[in-house]
Amino acid sequence: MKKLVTLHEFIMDRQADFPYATGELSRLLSDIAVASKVVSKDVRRAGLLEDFLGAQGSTNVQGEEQQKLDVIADNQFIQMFQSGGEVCGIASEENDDFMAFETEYSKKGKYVVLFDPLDGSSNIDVNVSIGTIFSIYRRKSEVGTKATLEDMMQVGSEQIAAGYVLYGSSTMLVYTTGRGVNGFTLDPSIGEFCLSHPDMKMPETGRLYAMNEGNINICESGLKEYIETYCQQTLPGASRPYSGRYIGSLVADFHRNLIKGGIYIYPDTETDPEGKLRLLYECNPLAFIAEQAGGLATTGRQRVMDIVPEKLHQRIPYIVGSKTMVEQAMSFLK
Ligand code: P6P
Repeated sequence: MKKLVTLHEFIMDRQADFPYATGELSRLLSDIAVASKVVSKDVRRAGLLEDFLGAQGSTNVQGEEQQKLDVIADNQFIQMFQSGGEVCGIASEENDDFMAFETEYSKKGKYVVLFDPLDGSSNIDVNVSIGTIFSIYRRKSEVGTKATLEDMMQVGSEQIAAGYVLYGSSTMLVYTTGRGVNGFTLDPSIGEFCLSHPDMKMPETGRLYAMNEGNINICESGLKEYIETYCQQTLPGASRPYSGRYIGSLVADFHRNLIKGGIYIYPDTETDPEGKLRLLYECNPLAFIAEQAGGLATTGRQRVMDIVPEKLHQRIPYIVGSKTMVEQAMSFLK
C-alpha cells in the first residue's frame, strides 16, 4: 500500500526549497487548501441549498452577472487570507478594486494573492466542472504598511507560487512554487488533499483543442486557418483530425491539456478586442504552471509572463498548452 502524502506533509518537506523558508509561504498554501475544502463542500451541495444556486442579482467589475456561489467562494478566500496573517492584500475577479487589509496583523503579511474564486461560473448551475485560480507574489511595499496597487500589478515572472483548484469529478489542487508542478486529490473520507500527480509534465504535443468556435469568424484569420488546417483535417501521418474539447471552464480545459496534451485558445475578437481572459488572476498563474510543466503560454505574439500589467483587470488574448501545438498555432499568426 503506497504511503499517503498529504499536501501539508508535502509542503513541510519542500519548505526548504522556498526562497524565504520561514514558513509563511507554507502556511499560506495550507490556508488556500483549507479554504478550497470549504468551497468544494459548498460546490458539491449547491443544488440542495437554494441560496447557493442561481444569480446573485449583481454584476461584477467585468460586467458579468455574479452567481451566488461566486460571492460565497470570494468571501471564503478573502476571510481566510485576512485571518491567516501571511497576506497583506488581495485582488479578485469579483472585486472592483484591490483590498489592502487594515489590521496591524495583516499589514505584516509578506505576500499578496490575486485570484479568481470561481472560474467557469456559467457552469455552476448545470453541474459542470469549475475552478479556483490563484497567483502569489511577495509584496513590493514595506512590511507593516498597507498593501499598494503596485504590489498587485507585478509581471507574471515575479510570481513565487501559483495554482488552481478543480472542482471536477474529484477535487484537485495543482500548484507550483517554481520547482515543478504537483497535483493533490481531496480524499473526502479524511478531509485531506493527498499527492496523486507528482511532478506533472505537459505532453509536448497532443490531439485536443479547446476553443469557442463561435468566435472563429470574428478572430484573426490565422487562427481560423490553424483550426481548419491543423485541427480539422487528417494531416499526413495521422489517422484522423484532432478532437475539439471545450468545457467552458478554463481550469477544466487547462487541466485536461496538462495531463493529456492539448491547446486552449481564447483570442481577441471583434467583440472582445483585448481578449476575454484576465492577465493577473487567470492567465499568469496558469502560464506559470504550464511553463513549469514544459508547456507554453502566449498571447500569440508575446510570452504571457513577460507582460507588464497596465490595469488590474486587464484582459489578454490567450493561447496555452503543449509546446509544439502552441508553436504551430503561432506560426499561423501574421
Ligand atoms: P465563452 C469562464 O467565464 C471563462 O472565463 C473561462 O473559464 C472559459 O474558458 C471562458 O470564459 C468561456 O468563455 O465566451 O466561450 O463562454
